[in-house]
Amino acid sequence: MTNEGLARQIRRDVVEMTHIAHASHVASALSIADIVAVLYNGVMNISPQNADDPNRDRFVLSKGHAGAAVYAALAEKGFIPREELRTYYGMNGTESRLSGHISHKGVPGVEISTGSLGQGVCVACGFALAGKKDGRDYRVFAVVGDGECDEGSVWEMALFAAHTKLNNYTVIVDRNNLQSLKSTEDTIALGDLSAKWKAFGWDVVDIDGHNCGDLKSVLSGKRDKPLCVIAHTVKGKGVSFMENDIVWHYRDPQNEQYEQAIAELGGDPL
Ligand SMILES: Cc1ncc(C[n+]2csc(CCOP(=O)(O)OP(=O)(O)O)c2C)c(N)n1
Ligand SMILES: [Mg+2]
Repeated sequence: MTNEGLARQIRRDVVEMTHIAHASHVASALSIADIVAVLYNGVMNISPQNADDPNRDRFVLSKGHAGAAVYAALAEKGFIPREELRTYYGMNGTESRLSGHISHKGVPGVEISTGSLGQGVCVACGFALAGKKDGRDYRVFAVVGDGECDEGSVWEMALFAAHTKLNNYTVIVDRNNLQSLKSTEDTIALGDLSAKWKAFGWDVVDIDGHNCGDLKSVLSGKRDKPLCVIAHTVKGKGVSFMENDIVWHYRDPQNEQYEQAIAELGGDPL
């Protein structure tokens, strides 16, 4: 499957999962579909066969509220059965290991549970440090929200990773300019994020976070320093009425909205 094809499938699954579960964060998951698709579709050395191999690459979704996108990728790549996506959130009387905020408990391919913003990037940094200390050459990737960058721990990690020269570590900032209730700039202004990460000692690349070709080339190369990719994205990407509309941080797609979303993504509704 192409990266673009996988991203589209992730978006369809995300809409369906949040529809069935009456779950929040559909727009946050749509925002990162292309990033997750490119990572799981060949950039990372990770598969159901090597999910426990100490030399595997590691992925951490620091903005753990968007876990639906990662569960969808894991299903498409054979880590978990596709039918299980319908149990997401454990709503409607179903038992589920696929909790709303991403969980590693019993879920192959998920390295660490996240959801408390500002924590995942720090754990991922520790994975990268451990790789260096153990003499392994795996890479570590983390996706952090732009609103999440309000957390002080993100910047403490940024200092530490540069100081310890963790060139095996890549942080992708999902720069969609929105957080839960309003824009990032109206909450705590982030300003020039590229200049900030650069000042903290990182290589920084700004790209269109929905361009799979650009994502693939920037994420594939080797670096001398830790790498921060500022991925410029649209929250709700792929569903016209969700794009850049803050209500879709919490609202779940129901009835005609669900049907329209699936139609726009080129699928059949349930
Ligand atoms: C420590 C912490 N504080 C608050 C929250 C509640 N919360 C969940 S998502 C969110 C907004 C995150 O915005 P951003 O990082 O930009 O992610 P996006 O929704 O754009 O994907 C907040 C404040 C949380 N999960 N953890
Ligand atoms: Mg955001």
